[in-house]
Amino acid sequence: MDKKVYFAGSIRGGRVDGAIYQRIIAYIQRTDEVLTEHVGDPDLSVSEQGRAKDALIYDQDTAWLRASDVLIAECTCPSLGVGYELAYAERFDIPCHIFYDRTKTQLSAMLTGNPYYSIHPYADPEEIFPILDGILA
Ligand code: 6IA
Repeated sequence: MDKKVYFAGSIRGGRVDGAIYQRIIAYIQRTDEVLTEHVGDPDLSVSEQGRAKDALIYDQDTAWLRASDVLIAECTCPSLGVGYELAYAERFDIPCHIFYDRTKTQLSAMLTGNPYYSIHPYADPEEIFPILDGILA
């Protein structure tokens, strides 16, 4: 209860899984705080904003990461930003949980090969929610 959750999902890497991000965020928000609600926003701009504006995004996101109790990433759609966030969170000892649809993708060996990460492959999105219950308990 009342955990600060950094939810990570692809933005410029592609928005094909935006609907499942939204479902995960809404589920977590029933009991806990999601610092990155915008990741589920279907109207989020994916355009580059220029170095100065992107620097503000970077500064805010890395501050939220350092303040979070747990990072939950949906990694079916590959994203450089999510990969960076996972490495950043490891550096600050933030627990990391990675979900991905194993019927659609194979996760990078740089994640599956790192025992720091808790990895949850699923075949049906309904499998995600009981696992979230365990993470947030
Ligand atoms: O490489 P990607 O764009 O796929 O990286 C996605 C990850 O980086 C997400 O988990 C976010 O936490 C972070 N991220 C990437 N772009 C943004 C962003 N742009 N806003 C917040 N976090 C981001 C929105 C710009 C818009 C408000 C004008």
